[in-house]
Amino acid sequence: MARETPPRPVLLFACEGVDAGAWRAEIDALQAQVEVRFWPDAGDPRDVTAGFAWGNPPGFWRRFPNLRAIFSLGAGVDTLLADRDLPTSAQVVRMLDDSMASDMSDFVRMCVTYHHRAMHEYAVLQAEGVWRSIRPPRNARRTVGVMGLGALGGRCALDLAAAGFAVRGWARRSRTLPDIATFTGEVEFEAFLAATEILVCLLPLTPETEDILSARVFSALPRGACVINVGRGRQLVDDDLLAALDSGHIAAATLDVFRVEPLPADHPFWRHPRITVVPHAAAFTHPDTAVPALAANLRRLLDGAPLAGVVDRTTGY
Ligand code: NDP
Ligand code: OXD
Repeated sequence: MARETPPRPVLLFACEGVDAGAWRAEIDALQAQVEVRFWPDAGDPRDVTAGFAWGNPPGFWRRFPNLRAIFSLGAGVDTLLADRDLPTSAQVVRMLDDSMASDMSDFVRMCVTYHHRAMHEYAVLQAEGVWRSIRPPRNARRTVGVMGLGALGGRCALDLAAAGFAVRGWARRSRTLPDIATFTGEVEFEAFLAATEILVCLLPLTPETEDILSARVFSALPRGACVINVGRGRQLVDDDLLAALDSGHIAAATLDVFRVEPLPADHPFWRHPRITVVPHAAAFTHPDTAVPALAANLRRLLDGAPLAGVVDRTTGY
């Protein structure tokens, strides 16, 4: 059946579990470039040129035959890519939001400082009513290792180095960052871990990084090391962490992401004296900075120019 061609490209806002009201004012500014529709009021599915996505059920995007790009509201695209019916014709684009990087860096620096200054030990001592001061080394004598040196991990590594820590970073490909000792791939992984006293995981979830925080990694870290996971819950083997904590090889952990979220009420992490549980709140996408970044990418899409943050579906990030 013939249909009226929509006068303008359409962006569909389809972020589930997200307060659309908080985004509406910023998103409205995009009306200058595109017609914005809010799910479930998508209109004719053939009109939709691009999607703004989060938390959609599998198969959701399959219904839009003319979709050219799916912009993720979040930096992590693992849920999106897990959808086997994701249209191959659409580019998948992750969120690059400076304010999110700044949130993440603040959070990671706070957690690193928490462990560096033995706050996890004071929490245990307080529960026992014990007054004992623990003298930390100077920042420069504390080695922090960051797994993942992308938009978020790279920023955290640089800010930790600026705070005076001895920072090392690990990535898949060779990376150069000022004042950071960098390590590449599987061959340099053990060397990276060997001196890392506080380990920060900021990897994307891919088939290669799933279960990466395992007994093998914990035993390669020096005794007394601390672990901070802000990547994804499925990167951590929960039982291996519990065993490493119980043996005393790992001193403490701060976890922001979990295999199942919300973390089930009966999960042992909730009550472990050496684990700090944070409800996936390390960093947020901020509408006032994310929407201008989205607008710039929409302009590129409409001009046929390369987009910023395109995901490589073969590597999964
Ligand atoms: P990027 O894609 O910018 O960076 C990913 C980094 O991980 C790159 O340095 C990449 O290496 C490295 N990497 C990927 N696979 C491997 C591997 N197999 N071995 C070694 N290094 C690897 O991602 P972002 O920095 O933007 O985000 C990282 C993750 O943070 C997100 O995917 C998400 O899971 C998580 N996140 C968590 C949030 C929270 O609130 N807890 C909020 C936002 C994101 P290379 O440089 O060589 O490509
Ligand atoms: C994200 C997240 O990926 O919130 O943005 O974890």
